[in-house]
Amino acid sequence: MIETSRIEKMPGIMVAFDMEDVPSAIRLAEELSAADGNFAIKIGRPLEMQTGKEVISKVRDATDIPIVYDGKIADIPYISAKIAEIAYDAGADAVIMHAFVGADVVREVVNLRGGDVITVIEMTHLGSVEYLENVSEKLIRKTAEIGVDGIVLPATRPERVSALSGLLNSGDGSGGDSETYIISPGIHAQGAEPGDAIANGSDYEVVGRAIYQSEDPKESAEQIYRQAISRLGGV
Ligand code: FNU
Repeated sequence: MIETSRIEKMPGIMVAFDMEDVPSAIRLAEELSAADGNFAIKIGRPLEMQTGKEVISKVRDATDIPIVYDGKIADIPYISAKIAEIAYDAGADAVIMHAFVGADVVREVVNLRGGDVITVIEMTHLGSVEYLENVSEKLIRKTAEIGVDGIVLPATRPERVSALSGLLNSGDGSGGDSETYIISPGIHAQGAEPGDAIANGSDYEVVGRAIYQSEDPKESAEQIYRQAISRLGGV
């Protein structure tokens, strides 16, 4: 049972492992262990579907870097907790779940105390504006009140990262906790630039294709890390 978060609230790159080739995933996990920078690994469904939960264990065996299972869990409380439990048991330090399914589901997963819980508040794609943007402030207040460890905000909309991270940390009765880390996808393949989210209050920028589809994934990860950090100025 994990008592404290293994994912530190500090600027870093969370490498999205969405490749469909398991050996290359293991290779990159090993390489990232020796990479220069603060990294985490996020395992997505395209990789998970290759072998199921075993791929989480294989990546776990290959590296000490924190592992996040991005199943975007969004089911009834019992099933959501079951999925999270399987991911934690396989070696994940954190799971990503949707906040919109409601407080009872989020609470059920948090109460497992099996690892970190990261909730999706707003997403990177255009359709996120249709529904999520209308309820995101409420979702943040509610999930902060429950005590989640991290939230997802879109690097593709830096102004939303700025506004919502401010809300998270405002201490205005929202139950906001400055220890809650923010992860933001959308770098390169979806149009944002390294540092767009970190410069606006995010902690980790999530980068998939721009790293695992590049000629030298480790070098790309290090380069994107340096670029993102340099946007903070003087760090
Ligand atoms: P890349 N992801 C996302 N947008 O892109 N978890 C979200 O709003 C969200 C996510 C994930 O574009 C996506 O599933 F909540 O290749 C993928 O794993 O850099 C990664 O972030 C982006 O991958």
